Amino acid sequence: MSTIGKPLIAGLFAGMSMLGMAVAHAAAPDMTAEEKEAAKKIYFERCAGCHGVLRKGATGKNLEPHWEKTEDGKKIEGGTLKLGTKRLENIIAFGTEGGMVNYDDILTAEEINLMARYIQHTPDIPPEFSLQDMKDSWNLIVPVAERPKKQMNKVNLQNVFAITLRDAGKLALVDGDTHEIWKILDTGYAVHISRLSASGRYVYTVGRDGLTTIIDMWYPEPTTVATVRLGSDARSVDVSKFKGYEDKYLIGGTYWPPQYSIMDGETLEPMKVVSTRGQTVDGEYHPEPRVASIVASHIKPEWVVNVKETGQIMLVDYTDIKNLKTTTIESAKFLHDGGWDASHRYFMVAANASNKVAAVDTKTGKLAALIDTAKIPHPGRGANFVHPQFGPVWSTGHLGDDVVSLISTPSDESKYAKYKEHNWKVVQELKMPGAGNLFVKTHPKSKHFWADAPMNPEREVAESVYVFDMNDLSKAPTQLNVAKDSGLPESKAIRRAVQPEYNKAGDEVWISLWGGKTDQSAIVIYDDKTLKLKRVITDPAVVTPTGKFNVFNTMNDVY
Ligand code: DHE
Repeated sequence: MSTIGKPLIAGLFAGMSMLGMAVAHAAAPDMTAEEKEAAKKIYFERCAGCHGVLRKGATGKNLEPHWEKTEDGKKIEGGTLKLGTKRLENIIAFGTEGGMVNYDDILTAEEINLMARYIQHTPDIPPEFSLQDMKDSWNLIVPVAERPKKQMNKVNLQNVFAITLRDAGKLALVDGDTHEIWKILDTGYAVHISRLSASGRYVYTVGRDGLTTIIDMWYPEPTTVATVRLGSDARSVDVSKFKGYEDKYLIGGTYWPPQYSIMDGETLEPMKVVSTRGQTVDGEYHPEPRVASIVASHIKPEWVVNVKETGQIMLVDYTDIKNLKTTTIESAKFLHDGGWDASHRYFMVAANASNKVAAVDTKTGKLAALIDTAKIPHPGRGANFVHPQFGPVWSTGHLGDDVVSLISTPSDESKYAKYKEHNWKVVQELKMPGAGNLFVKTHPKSKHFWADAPMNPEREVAESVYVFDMNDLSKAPTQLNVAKDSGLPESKAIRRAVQPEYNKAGDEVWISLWGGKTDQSAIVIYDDKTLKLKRVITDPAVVTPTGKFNVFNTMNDVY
């Protein structure tokens, strides 16, 4: 964990105990205060993302001690108390067919028992985080006037990769031309994503602990120039990209508290916080509608903000931050990740636990379609290509099914007019060796389509990536065993091959080999044309690499 992140997380948890005291349920198993503190930390780091801080469920199941709901006119009840410690221990240790992963290789038997007991208690409610709290956390390390006036290094910035070193709480900037690690910087805990300023000069990261950093790549070596905290649990940031607003604003979304924040794009000075609490598309109040993906429009001065539990998609107009205008579009519940179609007009976002993809027309500010898909779509940002039979398609893999879905998207180009009848339909499902896909990727210059499967329970599948030939999609994909190709010694924990990412030229694909915290991990680079291994970047500092963001492709939404 980074030195920036550690004391702040500890501080937030201290606040949690004071403001949101856990009330022990009468029948919940006993726990000491120390056990509760330890369990609270594990819950935040490992469980809250899927189940929610209030444990009302989203991608994961509801984990309240007791719940009741009405389905088809019938009242049903459930809860962790009903399941009891033994059953909960088994679920945590071995996972479920519903998509819960096994934790027996991540947590010790004692920790599994601790968590099984903890979730039978009433959830802890962490403190709110106000604009004033953000301002108090703001650290402007180098004012804009004191930063370089021009690029002070010779690195080809557009081909740099920002790589999350998850459990180290660090970010590696790797030179995409030389494959050398340029610099490793401290960030928030488990940086979730990096995004690029519209100019390509600044890298923004957001940690799971809400710490946001801005890194200036114009220095001789990349330098963190400001940090700010958004809340206590976060996943997304993006910049203002519309002409005239380049590098002007940054927006960040939090899981806790459920809100989004707007900051100055170069200094991170906090400007505004907007809560997302409210009604779901089903008309129920939700106290914890978390902000999932956020993306900046290229065609309007707007961000698309996807609110997970309510299923509401907000188009936030940033031309007047004081008098903020938002358009709220109803879609489907449990919005998660997504990306643009090839025209950059439609934003395609997975409503993952609803098994749907929502397409937002950012030109008209309306929902264009809600598309039924296979179980638990998880696109990352998705991948666009021209299908030989169906024309332009955007694609998503699935966590819960062994397919990749190809969805036909509209185009203004007359040569694609003949495909109109297919628009917003799943036109083909590509067969994968199993479920557990997280990310798909291709590039306009490539004929290959890459899909990973890191959440598959089979080692062989989770450690491989699968490459389809887009000229002949009837062929089975080529399996590349990334763990074997890395040449690293075998390890006890599965080394998950995750998130294919292209270089700027579109001729190399970089894969993270995400090992255990004490294992040697690596970035494995393949030649996209020949599918031959090109380079393995490994170093003791390359700890648990996950997301990789090529500067040019991220700036321009090339995927
Ligand atoms: Fe992610 C994207 C949330 C687990 C790696 N992840 C996203 C986005 C969200 C999200 C909302 C979209 C951000 C955007 O575009 O603005 N992720 C969550 C979760 O809630 C979840 C399920 C559980 C959690 O507690 O975080 C989760 N994610 C993971 C992982 O386990 C991964 C593999 C490793 C990690 O770092 O924890 C992981 N998520 C990623 C990556 C992206 C991402 C690499 C960006 C993909 C891209 O190409 O843009």
